This record gives sequence, structure tokens and C-alpha cells, in this order.
Amino acid sequence: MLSCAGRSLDLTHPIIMGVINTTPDSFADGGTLYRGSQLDVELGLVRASDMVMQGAAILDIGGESTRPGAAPVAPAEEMDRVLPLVERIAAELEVVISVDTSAPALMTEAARAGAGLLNDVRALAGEGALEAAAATGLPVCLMHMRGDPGTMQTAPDYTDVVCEVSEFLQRRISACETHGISRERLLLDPGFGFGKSVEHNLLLLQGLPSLVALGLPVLVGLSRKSLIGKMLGRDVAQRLPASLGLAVLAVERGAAIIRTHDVAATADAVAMWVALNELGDK
Ligand code: PT1
Repeated sequence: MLSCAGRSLDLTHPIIMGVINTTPDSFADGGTLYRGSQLDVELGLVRASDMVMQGAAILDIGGESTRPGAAPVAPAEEMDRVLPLVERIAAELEVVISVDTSAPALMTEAARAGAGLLNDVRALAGEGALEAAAATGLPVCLMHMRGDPGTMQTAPDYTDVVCEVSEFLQRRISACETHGISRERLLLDPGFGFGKSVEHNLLLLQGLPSLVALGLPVLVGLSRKSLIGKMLGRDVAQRLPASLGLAVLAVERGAAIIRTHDVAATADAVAMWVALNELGDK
């Protein structure tokens, strides 16, 4: 059980995190919550409600695109995008709200607005992030990234990618503990696509059990990412079948949470794995 503000998440079976981007420019679903140039909170609520009905236990709300090559966004702009939607969803839906941010001020305000989880692709390494996250009392997902979104795919290089990601995450766990964020509040994520070649991503998926062995729930986000495009020659709109395959391979290797744009399809795929897994327990 992971305690997320007023709600608790049962992690005995893998669960689904649905992605909701409030950015005009996200790689897979950018701009879909906009009417003209204006972000529409009601469109966001409809999307959120659909995802909950389809089986999402968590919704991950983001206001900064972190896909390869993305430019940074001003924290004030990010807050303006994210906070109204967090408030609206918290008031209307029974779901844990995760906020995908590295901005300390947004962490603080999101917790006030009803968020139940913080998801930081920079693993709280930014100025003031550890302190802000600690003060919210919320669980935190620590993700590995090499470099920053603008340049991370230039020439990713590792001697042993699984070891290096694992050691990085262990250092971030220690930093969290030093700042009063206990292990019970932490989730880990290898950060697929964040400063990794296709081969690095595949090695990380194959080596996922060694991250799971650290004893914290592992979150995996592979949905529609460019490694699929590079391997199979598919553009973003044609990456669902491979994303589903990868999701099942990740839960088979111990992933606790699957972050996806396609909640209904991913919930079906994971449900088949769960059914088979329960047979094995008998
Ligand atoms: C993720 C993740 C995230 N991914 C967590 N948060 C994104 N915890 C945003 C590509 O190669 O995996 N885990 N927040 C989206 N980032 C990317 C990265 C999108 C790479 C696309 C690519 O296409």
C-alpha cells in the first residue's frame, strides 16, 4: 500500500498511470486539450474521467514537455497549465493525481490543490526540490535521466547502463532519506528514452529485475516512445501494439506501475498477465 494524501494505492497487482499532458507540444498527445490557443480544463476533465473509467488508478498531469529536444518552460507557465486541472480533477474524480514536475513551487501548490503523488524526471536534483517535496508529505517517483531534455539524446554513453541507472537511483534515495523523505514514500523509474540509445533502453528493460530488487515499486513509461519508432519504423500514431507488448514485458519483469497514453488497451493487456500470474500462485 502506498499512501497518497487521502487515498491509498494497492500495489499487489500492477496498476495503470494515465498520461494527461497540458502542453501544447507533447510528442504523443500535444495540444489535444486546447481550444484554439487556450487550454481547456473541461476537456482535461473529460479525458481524466475517461481514463479513470478505463482503469487508470493514477493520472499523471504534466505541463512541461520532456521529450527529446523539448525546450524548458517557465515555472509560472507550467503552474498555470497544471494547477487548475489538478484542482478540478481532485474535486470530481476518485483517483490519485500525480504531478509531473521538477518545479518546487508547483510541487507545493499541487499538494495543496489535491495531488497525491509527485513525479520528477529530475529525481528532485533541482534547486529546492528535495525540500519542497519533503514538506508536501507526498510519495515521490524518482526517475533517471542523463543530461536534460534539450540535449539528452545527443550521444548517450554508458559502460553498464543497468548498473549506472541503479547507482544513480540509490544515490537519489539516500538524498531523499537525508531530507526526511523515507523509503516508504519512494518509487523508482529507469527513465526510458531519457538519454538512452535503443540498445540502452532494451538493456534496461531486460535488467529491470535488478531495479525491482532495490525493494521499491518501479514505474515504467515506454508508451509511444521513439525507441519503437527507431526499431520498427513506426510514427507516433502507430506505436500502440509495440507499447502494449513492452508494457507486458515490463510487468513480467516486476514493474508495479505502467505509465501510458492508452489506458483501456494497456489495462486489458495487463489484466491478461495478472490472470496468468494468479494461476501460477496456486
Ligand atoms: C517516464 C516519463 C515521465 N516519460 C516518468 N515520467 C515522459 N516517471 C514524461 C521518446 O523517446 O518514462 N517516466 N514523464 C515523456 N518523456 C519522453 C521521453 C517522451 C522520450 C518521449 C520520448 O520518444
